Amino acid sequence: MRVAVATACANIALVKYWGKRDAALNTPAAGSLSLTLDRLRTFTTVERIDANADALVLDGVAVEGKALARITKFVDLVRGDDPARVRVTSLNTFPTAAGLASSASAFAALAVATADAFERTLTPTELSVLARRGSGSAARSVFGGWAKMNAGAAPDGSDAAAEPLEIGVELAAAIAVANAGEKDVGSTDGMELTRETSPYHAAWIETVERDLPTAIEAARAEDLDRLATIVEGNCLAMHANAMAARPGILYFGPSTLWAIDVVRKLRAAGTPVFFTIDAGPHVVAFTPPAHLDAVAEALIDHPEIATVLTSQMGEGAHAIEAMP
Ligand code: 2P0
Repeated sequence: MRVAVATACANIALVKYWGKRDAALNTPAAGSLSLTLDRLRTFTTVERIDANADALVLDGVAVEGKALARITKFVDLVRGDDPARVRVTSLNTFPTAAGLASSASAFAALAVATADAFERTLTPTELSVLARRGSGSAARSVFGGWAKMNAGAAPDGSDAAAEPLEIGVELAAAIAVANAGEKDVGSTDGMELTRETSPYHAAWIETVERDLPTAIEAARAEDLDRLATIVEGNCLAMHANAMAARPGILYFGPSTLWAIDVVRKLRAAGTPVFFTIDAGPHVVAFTPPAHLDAVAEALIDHPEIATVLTSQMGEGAHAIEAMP
């Protein structure tokens, strides 16, 4: 074993993942489309420790309980029968667990670092499959830029992996970060409750299957108007589906509707920009880099918005020499 360090960027989905095919293998019921973002980044070290349990240090704080159990279960996938225990040390450059895709960068970085620590050589597809076992969205963060997640059909989940897409259009993101602590309903529980109880869930999965090829087509054609309609529609359909669960899951906060309105007014006035929202109150506005500063400035002016982060497209997960 060796000490391994890796970094990965989070990603934001334009066509979203909300529903599993197989919870044990963590395969998605449908594909998804995302952009990897360089502002939302995780750095992770995996090293052997002389102990009988693994350890987790997240943003400088030792963590036990459910979060550590999730890490142990993940490391077991690579460790197999090897009795070695490890310490995972992870740093995020953004708030953890507030609906800002922290599990995507976390498990993509952990997949690279764990494989490296146990001296396993994996192909990019195998790394994506491994990252998916930790968190579905992490499969996409193995790749930089535009990534497409494939739902796959194999019973063992070996084809439920992301792949990089060659798409010429450059988009940057302004992320309006709302004043909010940890979310009440995490994505994993939220999507299971939605699948079990929402009357709209089958229609949602069909919507994703239609939106995925048309969003890729619109992006390839650099037709941002068409992409805006698909991405915003897909996001609102995901939230409508979650809201229709019993009990209903509502991720929007007071600033969410305000920011949606800001983005739509900017677009009506001629700025190429569109929004998406993950499992939290934060609105992510995508726009070509030339419009990023103006879009970010328009989004800051609300009492419930703490900050607006700006990001360019990010690189795929990879090994590095040392933690920053
Ligand atoms: C996405 N989200 O496509 C969607 C949109 C949140 C909203 O993927 O259970 O944390 O770990 O596989 O990856 C968040 O789900 O769920 C997510 P698990 P994950 O980005």
